Amino acid sequence: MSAPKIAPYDRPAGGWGALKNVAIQLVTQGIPVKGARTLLSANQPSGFDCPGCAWPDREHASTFEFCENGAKAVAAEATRRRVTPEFFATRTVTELLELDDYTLEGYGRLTHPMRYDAATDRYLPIAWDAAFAMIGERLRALPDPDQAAFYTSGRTSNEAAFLYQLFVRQYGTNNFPDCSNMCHEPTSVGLPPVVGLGKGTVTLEDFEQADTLLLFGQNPGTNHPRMLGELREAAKRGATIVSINLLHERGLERFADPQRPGEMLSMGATPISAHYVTPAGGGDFAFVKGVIKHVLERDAEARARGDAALLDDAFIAEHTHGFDDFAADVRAERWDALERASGVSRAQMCRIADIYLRGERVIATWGMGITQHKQAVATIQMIVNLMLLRGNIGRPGAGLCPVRGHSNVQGDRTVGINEKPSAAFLDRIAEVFGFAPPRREGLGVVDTISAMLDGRIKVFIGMGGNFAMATPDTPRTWQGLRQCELTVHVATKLNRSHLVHGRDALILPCLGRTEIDMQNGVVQGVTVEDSMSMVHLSYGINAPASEHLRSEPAIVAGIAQATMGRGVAGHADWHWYTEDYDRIRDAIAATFEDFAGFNRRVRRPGGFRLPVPPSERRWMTANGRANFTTHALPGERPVDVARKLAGERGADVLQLATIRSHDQYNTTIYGLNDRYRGVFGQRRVVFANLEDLDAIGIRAGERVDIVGVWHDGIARRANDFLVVAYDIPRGSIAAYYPETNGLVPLDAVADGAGTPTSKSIPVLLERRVG
Ligand SMILES: Nc1nc2c(c(=O)[nH]1)N[C@H]1C(S)=C(S)[C@@H](COP(=O)(O)OP(=O)(O)OC[C@H]3O[C@@H](n4cnc5c(=O)[nH]c(N)nc54)[C@H](O)[C@@H]3O)O[C@H]1N2
Ligand SMILES: Nc1nc2c(c(=O)[nH]1)N[C@H]1C(S)=C(S)[C@@H](COP(=O)(O)OP(=O)(O)OC[C@H]3O[C@@H](n4cnc5c(=O)[nH]c(N)nc54)[C@H](O)[C@@H]3O)O[C@H]1N2
Ligand SMILES: [Mo]
Repeated sequence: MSAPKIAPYDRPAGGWGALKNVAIQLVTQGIPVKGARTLLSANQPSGFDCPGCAWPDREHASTFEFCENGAKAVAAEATRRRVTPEFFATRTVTELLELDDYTLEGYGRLTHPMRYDAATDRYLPIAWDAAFAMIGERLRALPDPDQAAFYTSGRTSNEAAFLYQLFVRQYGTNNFPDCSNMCHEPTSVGLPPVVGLGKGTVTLEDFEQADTLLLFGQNPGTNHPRMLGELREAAKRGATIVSINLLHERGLERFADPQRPGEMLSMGATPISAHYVTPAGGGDFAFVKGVIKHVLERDAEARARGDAALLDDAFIAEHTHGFDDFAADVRAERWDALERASGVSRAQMCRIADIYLRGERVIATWGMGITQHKQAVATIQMIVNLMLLRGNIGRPGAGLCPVRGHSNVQGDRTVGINEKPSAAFLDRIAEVFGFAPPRREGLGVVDTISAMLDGRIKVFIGMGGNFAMATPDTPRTWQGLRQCELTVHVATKLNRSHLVHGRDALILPCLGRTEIDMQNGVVQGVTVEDSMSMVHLSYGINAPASEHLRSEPAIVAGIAQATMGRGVAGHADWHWYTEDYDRIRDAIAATFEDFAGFNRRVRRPGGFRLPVPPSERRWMTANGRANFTTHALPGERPVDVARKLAGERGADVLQLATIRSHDQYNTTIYGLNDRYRGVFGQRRVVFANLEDLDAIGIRAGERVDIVGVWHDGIARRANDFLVVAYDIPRGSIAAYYPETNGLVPLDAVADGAGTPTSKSIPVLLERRVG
């Protein structure tokens, strides 16, 4: 572990630094030689789907796709360290709570089901059947099934997720808080009304053909490293890449591919972005609107001159609706207002518009820098507006590419993890499985926390994830969890959610994706869907971390059987499904037309792609067209309200973006470095603009507390951060999540999507005393 220091890193993303860090991870996790075999099986036809990110694989075949952070994810799961009953016997929960998240997960894999014992404040082993019986009893005892909530984190396979939602609906609720509520929900909400599907429209082949890439608010060098391979190829063949990001991220600037010996040996690197725009935090909406304004102006000029139109008139006429109102609204927008709201000059907006106009095949990607803002849905729809102007959706080399997070977060939604299910889907469930599913809308993440606080949720079950740390408003979330009668976590590794528990609590240890899943003496595969709607099989190759582990589908079946005492679709027992996962896939195929022939199609090399109608210019919207949407510039933003609230310190209010370091996977901390950003051996740092620091009277190198400013008067602070002067737009600061989640108010959410606005939290910095 390096000593804490701040030292700029001048090398490209990837390169030798990436190789070195994989080696360090393998040693840390005690995986000497076999580790190499585990890594070589990631994303291979007969191997497992990488449990890291949801970026698709090339053909899902041939060469090993090297990815530093995928390797870390695999190593973290394949670790040789174990958390056993003996481990719990020697530590009270109160003692464990003193440890940081890095230490907790560092203890390794959970080996036995455990039950909290209040008398000793310790977790004690419990038999699987006893654990299931206890859950069943508690769920049956609730007067209303809506008093239970069932969380899912996006590593869960399609098979586990489908069974889970089926059981929960048979039990009687749609309370499915899901990690995607905190992630790409604005994408899932924003896209359907405008293009008819809440998913991306492009494939990797489109990436090969695109001549222009607009990358909004995502950091692929850390969070989707395999995407850098695509960007490298694009840059090499002369495609123009434009990055729009709060920070100058190294992976968007230069990349050395660890799989290219030439590049590695010559210490060379490929420049990635030809243009780099750094809008003010949340300024993307106004930026895109400004780009559109210039596109419309240039088009009008061309027409006036008698030149060819710059818009795709035929596409707009044949495929879209709402262009005239939309264009009138944009034309009426004032440049000075757009400049103020975006933090980008008119000249730069025009420059990017000209690049867009030169592009014949344009792809727009986006990540959390777009979705975790109040105006996220409007911003995504504005990006769609831009793309529609020149027909950049539904033809080769062009389209929309929301870059998903967890490796199966998209699939979980596809197979029914949804707190707002459609009537058609519920009808289908009723028809196929012979019970009446609940019709009431369920609760998402933020609403679940509010309901826990009000005593409306009494049982919480988490299928993976780390609810206590990933969610906003940490102290309130913890209060909510602690008020529950029962909390249950299906997990691979110890995390804080197991320690911030209800009156009763269970930890149920499960197999990870890298492990062999044997049912009835036969090895089972599971399926996942990547960010480009490709569905494929995944087979673990490692021996399970403990003989007591069960698979996620088997755990769901155990809970379901103990709760309901009967199966569905005429089967007496839920375990019928888990004896052979083909049966679950057949049930999925019976439920969703798109999965017809699932078992056969998924066994073809590379799997299959789910239908993506907008990629064929079929618009499954209410009016059967792609829709232009009109959105006004934001009036008073939360940060403006906060400035008033802060009174004489109003001018000092900054907007905090909570981001990921290079050495973490969400709440799992792999290490304490963020080397591309020059941070080593520590995580409690806050990146700030030097001029802002001068204005507030704080110097780089000082330590500060970050203090929330919000209308509800609740005190929110995150204490003791090192101030780092950084190249970041004025008015914005950035710090790592989850340390800063306590600063995110529960009601700070994206309009229409409920996603916590984790990238724009109004705060003040206070110098630490003493
Ligand atoms: N190694 C690793 N891989 C991961 C994850 C991980 O934690 N570690 N997490 C997974 C998950 S669940 C997800 S959702 C994805 C997340 O992947 P990303 O979407 O890349 O997530 P973040 O690190 O939160 O950062 C988003 C980027 O947005 C920028 N940004 C912040 N505010 C703004 C803004 O207002 N405008 C613009 N234009 N940019 C802004 C930040 O500078 C940062 O580069 O990655 C997945 N993959
Ligand atoms: N402030 C702030 N908050 C955020 C974000 C942000 O950018 N800023 N990002 C949000 C986003 S995009 C997301 S997706 C969420 C992530 O929220 P979660 O998905 O809830 O969190 P993770 O940290 O990915 O969960 C890690 C835990 O999952 C368990 N686990 C790992 N693999 C498996 C498995 O195969 N099966 C099971 N059952 N368990 C497993 C391990 O026990 C591990 O401790 O956080 C959100 N929270
Ligand atoms: Mo995510």
